[in-house]
Amino acid sequence: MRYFGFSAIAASALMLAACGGGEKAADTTATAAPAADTAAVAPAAAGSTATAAAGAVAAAPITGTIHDVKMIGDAQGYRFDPATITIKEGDGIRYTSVSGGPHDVAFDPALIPAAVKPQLSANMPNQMSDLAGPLLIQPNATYTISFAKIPAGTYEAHCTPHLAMNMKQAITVQ
Ligand SMILES: [Cu+2]
Repeated sequence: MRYFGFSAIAASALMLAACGGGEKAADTTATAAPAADTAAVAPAAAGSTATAAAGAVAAAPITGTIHDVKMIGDAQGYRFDPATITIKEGDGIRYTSVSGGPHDVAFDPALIPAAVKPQLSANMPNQMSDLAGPLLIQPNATYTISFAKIPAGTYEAHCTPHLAMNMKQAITVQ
C-alpha cells in the first residue's frame, strides 16, 4: 500500500512537472513531500530527482576543450572538416562557416536518443527548428555547441542546406 501511495505522489509530481515545468514544479514537489507522511520522505526525495530530470533542462556550459570545425563548400564538395571528431564530455565544438554557405549544424531528432535530446537541445542556442542551429550566412560566422552532460556515444550531425550533398559529421563523445 505504501508503494501505491508513492506511485500516486510520483504521478502527481509528474503532472505538476508537465503543467508547470522548470524550477517552480520542483519547488512544488519539495513542498508537497513533507505534507505526505514521514514514511514517504525517502521515496519523495527520489521522486523529486526524477522530476528535475524530466523538467526543463538548463544549458550545460563547456568545461573542457573547444574544438574547431570548418564548414566548407568548394569545388571538392560540401563538408565538415574534420568529418569525424572525437571529443570528451564537457568539450565544445566551434563551427566556422568558411566557404560555400550558408551552413548550419543540425541533428536528426529521430537519430538522437530520447535520453540525450533534452540536454543536447539545451546546449544548442538559437535553434531554427528541433535540434537545428541557425543558418550561418556571413563568412566566418561561428556556432558553438557544448557537449557538457552529453552521454558517451556517437552522434551524427549534418548541415541542413547541404544534407543532400552528404554534408555530415560523426561526433564521438567519450
Ligand atoms: Cu552546408
